[in-house]
Amino acid sequence: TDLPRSPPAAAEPRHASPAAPRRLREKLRTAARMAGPPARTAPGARQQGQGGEGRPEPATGATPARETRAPFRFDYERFRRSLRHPVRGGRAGEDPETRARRMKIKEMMKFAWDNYKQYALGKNELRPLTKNGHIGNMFGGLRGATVIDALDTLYIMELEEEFQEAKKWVEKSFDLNVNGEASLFEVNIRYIGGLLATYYLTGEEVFKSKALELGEKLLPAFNTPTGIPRGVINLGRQDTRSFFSPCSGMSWSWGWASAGSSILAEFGTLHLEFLHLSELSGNPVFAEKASASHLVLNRVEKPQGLYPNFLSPVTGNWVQHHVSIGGLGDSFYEYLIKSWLMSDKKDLEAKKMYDDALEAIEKHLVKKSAGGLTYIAEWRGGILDHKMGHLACFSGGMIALGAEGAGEERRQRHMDLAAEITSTCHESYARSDTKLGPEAFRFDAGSEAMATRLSERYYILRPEVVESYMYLWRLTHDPKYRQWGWEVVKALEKHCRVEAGFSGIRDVYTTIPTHDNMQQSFFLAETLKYLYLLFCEDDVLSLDDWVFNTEAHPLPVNHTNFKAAVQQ
Ligand code: DMJ
Repeated sequence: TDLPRSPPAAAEPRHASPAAPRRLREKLRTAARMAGPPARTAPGARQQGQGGEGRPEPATGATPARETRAPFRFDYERFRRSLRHPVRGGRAGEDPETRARRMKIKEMMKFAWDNYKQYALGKNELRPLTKNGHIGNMFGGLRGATVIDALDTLYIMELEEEFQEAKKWVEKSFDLNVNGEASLFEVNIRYIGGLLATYYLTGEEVFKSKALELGEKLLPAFNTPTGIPRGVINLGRQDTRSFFSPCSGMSWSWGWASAGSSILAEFGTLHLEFLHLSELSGNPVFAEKASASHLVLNRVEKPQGLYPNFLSPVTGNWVQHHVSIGGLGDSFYEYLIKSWLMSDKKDLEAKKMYDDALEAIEKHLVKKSAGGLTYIAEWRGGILDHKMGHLACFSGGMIALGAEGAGEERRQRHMDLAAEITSTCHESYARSDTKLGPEAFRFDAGSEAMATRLSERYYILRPEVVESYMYLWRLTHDPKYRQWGWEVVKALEKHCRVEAGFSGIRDVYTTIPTHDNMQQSFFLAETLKYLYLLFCEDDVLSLDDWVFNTEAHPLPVNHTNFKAAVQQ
């Protein structure tokens, strides 16, 4: 998802009811024990909650702090042996043009990194026109978003020196001892996702320990009556000695989210990372927290089978009936199907939720324009908004990925739908003067796949369209996807490359674009990674072994079935 960057609302009281029944916690612990040596409390685990009025309250999570356990050690070597393909690929058989194109994308990554390093190392993003860094307010005082987001891309592209530079920054300068309001979602997908992926790729302990430490800091956000987390969390260290504790560890709902609601794409985009935090720590608390939302979502009635974007973490009811497969909803659907894939196809609950959701989307939101373009509309209390955001373009790849696991009758239909949506998203690029796509495009008032509002004409280096090209290429090998990807590379070079990095542009419909002076961290994490993989052999980060989180950080298929404990 992508969210308005507004400050959080005033603090709301946190609640002290258990996130999951005791029976469930016991089952989850049993799953962890069955998976390997017994668990221990992860380093720095909080043992106390914090009351809304600043009074310490007893812990509400399932931290196993009271139990004495032997240390847990994840067997990295065994994990590496379980992979079906070498992570960076084992074959080189390819034509010279494909290789040259891949090398060009590698050069773009080096250029993006080198400029970030020179002008903004340690800040969150590079401002390539003014040649300085940007910090922003999404990460609660955490720094180096571009470093963490870039790590696995540098590694995969075999930019060894640059990877070592990034690693050194993590070892020496990445400070988790910060105190500020962070987006739970953004910290999870970028920082925890990036650190976990780099650990799995390299086996370097520093990435694992930072991911676990940061994961611990997110847990208080789940202390709500339903276990659905709030969107904003203070990452500061909780001071349990003080009766009037500071706000550290407290959580809020976004000020702009109606009636203190939590956002579907935020609380629904935690499973992949949190299950791996449990896998690596042996502590089931993370899996338990992430699983609570599925319990709530399965209980609540869904209008026509659709999932609205706003839900109250207090009552577990919908707050507004806005449904979108783009911003505010998007990665919730993505994580359902990817939870199933990541569980080695064992998480049948997530699969069923995905199948049912897609069926409702097909029935109510998928439309065909007068010109024959298939798109997914948004839904506002029963009324369709014939608009697709750039963010919604990830769905071509998601539906193709899910089609493989669909029954015989659905498989071809889903593959066709995936290809049609991806083609529509390509049209949104092809119909612009820059050959880059707008933030949103519409199918009304005679418009077809074009932005109709000035405020929707910008392109901020987003990945979703090339993400779908990558999946469709891997799953069909239709050469048009590589051709379309190469068109994007040329357009990025022509319109977004500036003297000191890459910049977003304010209007895709003019060939003398104005730059927005921002090299987003997801450009290095996602856009360049997906483009690179589009020109790689299929065994590089093979889909047999890896599931990409929503920030394109690869996480391995997880063989510990924590979720099964919930379903028993
Ligand atoms: C990324 O941070 C992630 O892909 C997220 O899911 C959506 N928004 C951006 C990229 O556009």
